[in-house]
Amino acid sequence: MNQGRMIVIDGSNGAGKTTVIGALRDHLEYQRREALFTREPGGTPIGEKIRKILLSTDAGEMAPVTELMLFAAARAQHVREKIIPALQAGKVVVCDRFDSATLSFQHYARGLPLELITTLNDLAVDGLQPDLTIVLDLDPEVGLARVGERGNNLDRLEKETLDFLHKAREGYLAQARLNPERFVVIDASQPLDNVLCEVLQVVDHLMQQ
Ligand code: T5A
Repeated sequence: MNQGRMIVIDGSNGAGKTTVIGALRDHLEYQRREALFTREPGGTPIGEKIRKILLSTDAGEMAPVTELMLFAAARAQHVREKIIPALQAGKVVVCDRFDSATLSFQHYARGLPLELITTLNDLAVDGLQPDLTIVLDLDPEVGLARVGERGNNLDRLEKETLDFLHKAREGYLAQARLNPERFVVIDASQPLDNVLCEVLQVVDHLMQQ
């Protein structure tokens, strides 16, 4: 049986995840690899409903622990309903954000205790660990400007202070330093073609292992 692989594309807001994932879709299709493209929060009917709650700006204040549990609940459903079955079928799973986002945003930026995050993440992922996490690293001010130019309204987390978004960015870089065998940081301030070229190289390297 083919071995499934899980690749996470994560990083700063507006760094280009959606754009990169589109190119990765074409690349894997060209290589005739069966792949599942999915996202967090979301990826399942339950997860997409939770996503609306998490990202909407009209629901009033959300307690940090509520936010954490909603991200974890969406992930628990996503892992069991979509990701594990796809990996068992030998597919490449490409996920837009995963548990690395919870560590960056809810621990490094929001300040929730690491043990709490780890306990909930462990429960949600059920022993699953991505084979590769690509962090698209970008100054949040540049990322927000890109999102603005694209014409989208900012979501609840993008409306956090710049200090919060800077701490989340630092959280990704810290995770990458701690897990160099699994994390690759790509400078997302480069021209798009360079970013795509680096991403495809890293993915091809994983596929050859
Ligand atoms: N979150 C998520 C948590 O707090 N905890 C968690 O556990 C999880 C899972 C989710 C939010 O939830 C938080 C993190 C987030 O705040 P999201 O939709 O995943 O939201 O995240 P966003 O980063 O907000 O996603 P965006 O869709 O806004 O940004 P992308 O996908 O990173 O960027 P993209 O590809 O749409 O590009 C933005 C614009 O930049 C251009 C593109 O053409 C586009 O117009 N662009 C470039 N321009 C110049 N040079 C480049 N290299 C470019 N690359 C792209």
